[in-house]
Amino acid sequence: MLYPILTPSRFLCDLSGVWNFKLDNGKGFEEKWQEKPLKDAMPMPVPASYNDLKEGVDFRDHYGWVFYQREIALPAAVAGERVMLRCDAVTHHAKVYLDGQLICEHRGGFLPFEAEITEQITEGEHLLTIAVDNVIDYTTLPVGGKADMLGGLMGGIAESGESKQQNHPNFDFFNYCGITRPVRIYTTPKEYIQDITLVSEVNGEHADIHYQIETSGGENASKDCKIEVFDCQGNLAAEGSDTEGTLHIASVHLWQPLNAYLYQVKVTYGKDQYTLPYGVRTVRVEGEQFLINDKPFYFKGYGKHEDTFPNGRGIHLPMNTKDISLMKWQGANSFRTSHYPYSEEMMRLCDQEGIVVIDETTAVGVNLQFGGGANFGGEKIGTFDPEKGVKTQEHHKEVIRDLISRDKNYACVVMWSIANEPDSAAEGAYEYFKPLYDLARELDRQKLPCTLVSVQMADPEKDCSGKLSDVICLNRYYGWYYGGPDLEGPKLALRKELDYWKKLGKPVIFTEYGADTVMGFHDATPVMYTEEYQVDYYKMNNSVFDEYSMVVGEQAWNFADFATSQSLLRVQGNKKGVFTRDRKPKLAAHYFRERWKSIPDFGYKK
Ligand code: GCB
Repeated sequence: MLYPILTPSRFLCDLSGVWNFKLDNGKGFEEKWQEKPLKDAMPMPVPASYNDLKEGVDFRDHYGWVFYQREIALPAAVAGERVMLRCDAVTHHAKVYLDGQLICEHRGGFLPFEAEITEQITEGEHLLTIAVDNVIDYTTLPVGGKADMLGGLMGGIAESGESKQQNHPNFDFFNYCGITRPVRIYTTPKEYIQDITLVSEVNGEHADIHYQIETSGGENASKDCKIEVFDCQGNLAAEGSDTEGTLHIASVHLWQPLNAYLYQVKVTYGKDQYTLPYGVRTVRVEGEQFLINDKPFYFKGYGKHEDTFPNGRGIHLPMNTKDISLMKWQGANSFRTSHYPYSEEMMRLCDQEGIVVIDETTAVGVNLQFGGGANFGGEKIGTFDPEKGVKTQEHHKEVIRDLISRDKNYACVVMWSIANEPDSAAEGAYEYFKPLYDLARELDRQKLPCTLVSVQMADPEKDCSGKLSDVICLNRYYGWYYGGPDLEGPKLALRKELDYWKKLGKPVIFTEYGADTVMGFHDATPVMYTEEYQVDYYKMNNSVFDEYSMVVGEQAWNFADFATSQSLLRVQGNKKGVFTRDRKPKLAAHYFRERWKSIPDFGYKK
């Protein structure tokens, strides 16, 4: 799916601004709120998560639907064009209405969707309503349960017989929701470029870019398609025609980690024009090594979140820039989009900044061994139990399809992460995941490596990642949830585990390791939660990583403190950030800066 841009043939209108908003009281659809201007609406910014923008538990923890509304109109100048309405992310379930008519519905809160509104958007003003549902369950990604705050959860405290439903996330980040990324209208000519797919091959100085252009409408797509590649100075580097073919660049300038270079690929089809920034690079796994442009790369960086105050998960362009700046200040070169696809603006920025990305789906919580899941009531339920387990596989396929379709051309993306911490050693895990890996490998023409990020509680010998993944990604908490404050025992246990993974002959990346740390807590002799303990924790883990040649990356958990569901182990959020939520460095940030500045991006362990 193409990112919406303004081109000589495409008009683009960003609908960001202050919309009308109302929490559903359970009667929204019955009373047809989508058909008329919302009564007693409150102003609400779009894009943003709504949860932290008003006070009160009922607002923050609202369960179910909310309604967003505004008027839209189109200038006469674009009459006759094809008109699209595109939502970049609505969390988690959206119903979009124009003048009360349903024009599309979408499940999944972190990927774009669009609908053609050419026929509906006639002259004059139109009422656009987006109803948004935040309910998660065992069919959605991410996965969650339901809790009855008055009855079920505490075993029937309320005698009133009333119930008050709540989401009960099976994951450790706040269930922020709303219209979290831009909503836009864009136009194209009636005959238009539908999609562009580029794949590079590099041979010494030369590069071949294989292209496929999908068009819609028109008589003779092959004849009417043109593709041109411009270098950074605007010089034509290669050109071709037809909807498929290969472009040859004689002396290629490669996209490299922390040294980005983007060509501009301009596609013309009849009257339509679209330009795609594109970096040429290769990615390959060979033995224990992860090769970018045929050189062994070492991942230094983080698992992150899209999480800021008070935007929640709402897009925050300045923070994206700041985060990359802080990572570069430390010598970091990569991050994982834990635990959902990030905004397209972030992906484009990473392409420009040379930041390497492990791109993750929304599959988090596919694990009913966690306390908050189906087993809350005491009954032990297998995650992949055909009757009572999760019912996420079909949606999981949809997410993989849409993620690859959205992100396939970004040079920064070097690996697909199919899931975070699923129950990957459980009975049925291989049968659940095998078709998903097959699908990703079939859809991705680049054949990027695929992984899943393994949870510590999964027995390594049974973990289906060992069979399915090109790279073993481990989330490990030796010295935090497993051991600590003593770090000697955890060190031995970490070594023992790595001795097992070494036998597989595959590269290993630590995609999470970390310790909660409250900024300002100090002690001369380290104590858990202090800044000193966080540093000691990382020093111990890193010293072991350095002993193993197959460990090709370290991504600390987390880049910054972040909001999550409340519990005894969460002190106003998850405090594992190396930076605070407002991006002030803890002691560990300086420690990593020193370490990462001395580790080369390539050839660290040869
Ligand atoms: C994990 C999860 C991550 C949590 C983290 C923690 O393994 O992948 O979402 O936030 O642990 O801090 O416990």
